[in-house]
Amino acid sequence: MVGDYVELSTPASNDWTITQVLDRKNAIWRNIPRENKKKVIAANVDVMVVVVSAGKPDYKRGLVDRYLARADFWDIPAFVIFNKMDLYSPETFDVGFESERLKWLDVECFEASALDPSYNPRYLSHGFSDLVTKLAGKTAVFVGHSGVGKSHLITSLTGGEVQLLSGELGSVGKGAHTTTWAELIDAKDFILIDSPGVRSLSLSDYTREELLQSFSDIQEFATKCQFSSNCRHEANSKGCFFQKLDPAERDTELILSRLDSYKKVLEEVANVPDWQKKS
Ligand SMILES: Nc1nc2c(ncn2[C@@H]2O[C@H](COP(=O)(O)OP(=O)(O)OP(=O)(O)O)[C@@H](O)[C@H]2O)c(=O)[nH]1
Ligand SMILES: [Mg+2]
Ligand SMILES: [Zn+2]
Repeated sequence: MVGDYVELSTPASNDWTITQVLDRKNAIWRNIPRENKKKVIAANVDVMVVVVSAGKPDYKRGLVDRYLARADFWDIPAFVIFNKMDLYSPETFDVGFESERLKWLDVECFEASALDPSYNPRYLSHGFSDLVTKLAGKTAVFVGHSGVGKSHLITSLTGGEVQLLSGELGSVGKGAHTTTWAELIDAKDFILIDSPGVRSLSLSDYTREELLQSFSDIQEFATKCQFSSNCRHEANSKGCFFQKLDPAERDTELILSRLDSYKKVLEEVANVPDWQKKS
């Protein structure tokens, strides 16, 4: 698997043979609900870099929250890169709000344009050069929606030394799925793993408990609901903490946006009976 450390036998001719795969520190995988299977993408990862686009394809907050839930579950820190900021228009989404929300979740974010490494951040405090610093000495896996610029970013981070295959966006701007398998790039200062883009990220393998643990902010708030163990956090839920939040408070919108993401995943999780969620 990409990222695995292996032992090789001394080559007789020029044919190296893998004799042993060393124990993995961790592995990141995708849940394939149709096949009730988990597909490993990469092993021995230090940080998960979630790339999102400020142009096309559209920014999807729900997808970011799903990746963050996974990162939390795997105990791997996550960064978020707002890429394509050269195309950003404040009418599409509020990058300030999104970054504040992420900071609140202890997730560092960066503002970049993969096509221009000298692009200076205009809205966030961290840009491309900060990303370079933060990645030093680490193995980072790049994940995200198809077409957001993962491969371009990796190319830029290697100073253009490694050119990754990358396609033009289709006419609908939905991304073209150009990276078809994970690939490891051993750059001078860090190791970067490119991965194929996704359209969505299924979390249907979670049990309800695991899901709540991966949304630890929601888990903590939910203890404040009067009937915390079975509160559905709906408008008519008696004594629900979330329903009592003051709309004038600054954090309310942020908390409710997290609740919204959580509920959407919960719906998916509840659709699959627990006995089907084999590990
Ligand atoms: N304007 C602009 N275009 C970008 C930027 N980054 C990438 N692109 C364009 O977006 C398209 C997709 O870039 P890729 O790097 O292939 O995206 P990806 O995330 O690797 O896509 P998959 O491999 O399908 O997951 C290409 O046409 C790039 O030229 C950016 O920062 N600004
Ligand atoms: Mg790619
Ligand atoms: Zn509640």
